[in-house]
Amino acid sequence: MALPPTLLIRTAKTIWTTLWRMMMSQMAPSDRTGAYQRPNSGFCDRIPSEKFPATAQRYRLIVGMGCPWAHRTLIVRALKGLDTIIPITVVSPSGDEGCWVFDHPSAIESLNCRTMPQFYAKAQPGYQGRATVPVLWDSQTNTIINNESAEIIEILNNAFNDWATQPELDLYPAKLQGDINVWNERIYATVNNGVYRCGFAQTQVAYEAACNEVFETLDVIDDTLASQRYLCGNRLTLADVRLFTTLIRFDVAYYGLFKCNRRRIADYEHLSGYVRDIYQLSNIAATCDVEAIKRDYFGNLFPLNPGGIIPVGPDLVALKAPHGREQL
Ligand SMILES: N[C@@H](CCC(=O)N[C@@H](CS)C(=O)NCC(=O)O)C(=O)O
Repeated sequence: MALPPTLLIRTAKTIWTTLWRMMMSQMAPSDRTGAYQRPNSGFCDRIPSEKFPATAQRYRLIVGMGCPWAHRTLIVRALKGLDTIIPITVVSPSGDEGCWVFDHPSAIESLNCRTMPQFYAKAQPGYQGRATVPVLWDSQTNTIINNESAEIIEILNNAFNDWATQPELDLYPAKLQGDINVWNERIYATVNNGVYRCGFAQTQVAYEAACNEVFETLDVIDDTLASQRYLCGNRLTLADVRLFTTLIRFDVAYYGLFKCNRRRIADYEHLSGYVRDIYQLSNIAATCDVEAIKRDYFGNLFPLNPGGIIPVGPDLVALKAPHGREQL
């Protein structure tokens, strides 16, 4: 005999909301209002430094293809032409284990790690924080140099110019640093992390506040991009790299899964062309693995998509369409 519908619904709701809250608080720590609080990164050494001199093929990046923060590092590595200087190791999320696991453990064979938490523990015995990507790794001393994408991309921009195929490309030029920093601060809080504040909100109030901020900033950016090609004028900077990795995931994942659904990026006149422009810069498309983005977000964030169904769309052929922004 089936349970009466009211009893079934009530029981399922009570069990599911209790479990949902428990899982959300593990996955996405929040404050008293239910707003998501992103933990700090932890490893903040730099290259070059006394401990870590700039050298070719000593350092390695550990990345996940779905991750927007790791994607920043892949883009700067591609733009600067550091592919042979800084090798990468790719990790994939394991929904069941709730952490990143190595695709090819042989790349870090000597460490004998299968998962990112094991890897962090090797680098720093007793490590208790989040085992996040990206990681900038020193294969000589077996240590994590830095695990904050915002800092890693500055290192990649500056430290390896003796070997880079594009040494003259400066994505963080001194004369634009003031502007870049202002954009970075706003875009990090309201867009890069803003979309997570929507998706990981545990109350309606926290979700709505975050969602409003996402679209307020996107509106401002769209206006800015009406008259200039990039955020700080006519040259690409780290501010654009940092924005792009969120925008390329927006219609694919954040619009549906994180409920950032007031508008799609495709609906913005200037932002949509801007995404196409950056996507079509040389070597960038190869860093954008849309299937991995879908799989990682929809397949692994269990509390947000318990059925695990991965959407078919959206159709992204438009990314290859002309953008006409060279004229700006
Ligand atoms: N502040 C870090 C954030 C990195 C981050 O949150 N990465 C996510 C993947 S998108 C992660 O590895 N999460 C694993 C976890 O929190 O356990 C950065 O920008 O590098």
